[in-house]
Amino acid sequence: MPHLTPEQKAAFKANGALIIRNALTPAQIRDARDALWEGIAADRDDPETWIDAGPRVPVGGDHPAIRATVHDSPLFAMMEEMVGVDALPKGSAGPHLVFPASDKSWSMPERGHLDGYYTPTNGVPEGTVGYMSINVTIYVEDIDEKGGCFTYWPGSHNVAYEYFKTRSLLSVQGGISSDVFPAGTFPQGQQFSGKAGDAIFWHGQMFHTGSKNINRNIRMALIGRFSRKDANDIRFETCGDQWAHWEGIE
Ligand SMILES: O=C(O)CCC(=O)C(=O)O
Repeated sequence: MPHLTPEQKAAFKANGALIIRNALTPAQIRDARDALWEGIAADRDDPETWIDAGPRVPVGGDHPAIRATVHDSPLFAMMEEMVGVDALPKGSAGPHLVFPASDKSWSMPERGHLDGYYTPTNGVPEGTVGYMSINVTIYVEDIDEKGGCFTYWPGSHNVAYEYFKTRSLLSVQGGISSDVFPAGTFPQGQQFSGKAGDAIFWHGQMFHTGSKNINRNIRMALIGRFSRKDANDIRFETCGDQWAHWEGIE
């Protein structure tokens, strides 16, 4: 019995993103939160201590309660329904926390980036490019707008596809959008707000970014990036069909 409807897959194809509400059970949310609090340097019972706290990554994605959000929920199976059964390695999602800021000024991020590109600080080797098929951001806390929402640009995967038809994948320095979108053409982004247990799938060539949190809650998100097992064979292919390597997308 599939988890995704043809309409949901069509929405992912059109937008490069698909929101799944209530993907996690209350127990999965509770266990993941407990795991995160094992590493947070603040008092769980005193929200005042959460302001400007840390660390951004309090436990690893290999923590059993964090891994369970991907593999004991329907989320991994949903990704396989889109990309292909056994096409993805059984990776996890890493915590990316955004703590409430003491400075309450807020503005919508103006630009996003593509993941997988070298920057001087991100550990990606220079001259290489990661090639993710599908990524997922999972909330284990309620996140309202301005609360550090994952921010994305629906449809930008199509712009990236057109761009890379005639240019090398390596041509986008640091994955920044100004190389792909000419000046003045970058559209308005969208904040993914949601409840604990909600998730968003986003295409590997979706422009996205984090945002500032001026709300009370800690932005407790888990982000998983998934490359096809055969990514090394296909990443530099100039493919006439954008969805050739998506076995479940028509
Ligand atoms: O924290 C977020 O919501 C997005 C993080 C991000 O842009 C990234 O990890 O590449």
